[in-house]
Amino acid sequence: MALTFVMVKPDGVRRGLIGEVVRRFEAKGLRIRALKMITVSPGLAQKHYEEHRDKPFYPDLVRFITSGPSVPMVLEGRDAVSVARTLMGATDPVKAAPGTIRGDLGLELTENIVHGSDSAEACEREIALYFLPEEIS
Ligand code: IDP
Ligand code: MG
Repeated sequence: MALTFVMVKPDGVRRGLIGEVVRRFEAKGLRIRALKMITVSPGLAQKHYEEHRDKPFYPDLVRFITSGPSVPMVLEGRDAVSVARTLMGATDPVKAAPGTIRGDLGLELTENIVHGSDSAEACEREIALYFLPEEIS
């Protein structure tokens, strides 16, 4: 069984959507292996979004992701990385299909409710950034 890393971003937490987002992943059949609430520090944000360091939206992204509590989690299931990305929908909620988390619940590009790893390598790296091995059951 594959793992993936998903996080409810600060806008999702502020809007009271933790349960709604977790419900969708659980309803699909993904199993929660770890879950907690943390406020992402600037240092962690830089590591998490290092691939976007040179993008014009990077400062806004770091400011946003550190702006309040987030809910990172580790999910397990068949093809978990791509299944979670499909449930999330396209990066821009305006383009995300109805039925997806971003398509149903979001409107803004930066504040798009949820993060999900885009590959097995990214998943491994992101799980290690957010969780200690003993936090995963
Ligand atoms: P993803 O979250 O769907 O994997 P990425 O391209 O990895 O999308 O971008 C990371 C995050 O950066 C997005 O989820 C979104 O919050 C933000 N972002 C991406 N592109 C833009 C943009 O053009 N303007 C503002 N924010 C953006
Ligand atoms: Mg990404």
